[in-house]
Amino acid sequence: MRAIVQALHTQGIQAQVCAVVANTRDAPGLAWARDHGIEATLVAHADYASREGFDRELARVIDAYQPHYVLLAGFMRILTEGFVEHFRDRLVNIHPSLLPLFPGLHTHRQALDAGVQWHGCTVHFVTPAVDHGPIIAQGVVPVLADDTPESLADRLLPVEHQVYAQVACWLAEGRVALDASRRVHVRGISTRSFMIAPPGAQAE
Ligand code: NHR
Repeated sequence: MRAIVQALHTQGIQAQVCAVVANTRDAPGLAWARDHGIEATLVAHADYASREGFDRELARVIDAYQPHYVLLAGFMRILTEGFVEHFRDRLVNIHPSLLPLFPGLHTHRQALDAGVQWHGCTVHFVTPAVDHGPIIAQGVVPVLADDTPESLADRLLPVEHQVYAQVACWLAEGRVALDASRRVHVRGISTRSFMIAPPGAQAE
């Protein structure tokens, strides 16, 4: 979330993060947002008896800010079909794997157990089927021999920040579209794959 706010600002894009909404009181993003003059609201899922009740209030709170897009960042509650349809084609997530590999939780553990040599993250539109929506961009990192889920997560995190921040800029610039077969196109952009250059790599 911080990477997105900072990228929109740094790149001088005429769009703002209008609000940060969290489902847990201790989400560090709430305090960070308020410190940076961004509206921040808590909708605590624990206060609701059903997922539908929580999602209805979440949608009401978000709608009041009239956002063009809703970006999930570290949001860990599966959203109901009603919520997803309400924000159809405006709801985006980043998932810490190269989808369609390793949907669900504990993705770094899943990648190590599978023996893959590349891991990564996927920014995608959210659909009712969890971790299955149209892919906007992906970033990769190598898997190293001694990796643990933690070391792999640490290597991936800066790539997640780069990829999601770039996608936020494309969305803000109105470049992102879905075609009739629900594939993503980003106007004027040919490369939607990201990797961070290894140390020592020289720019041309
Ligand atoms: N909701 C829908 N409908 N579709 C998606 O693609 C969604 C979604 C909600 C969140 C993020 C996703 C991720 O990036 C996301 C994508 C949490 C769970 C989960 O199992 C699954 C996917 C994601 C996030 N949540 C448990 C639940 O019962 C709670 C787990 C916990 O609290 O730790 O909601 O990985």
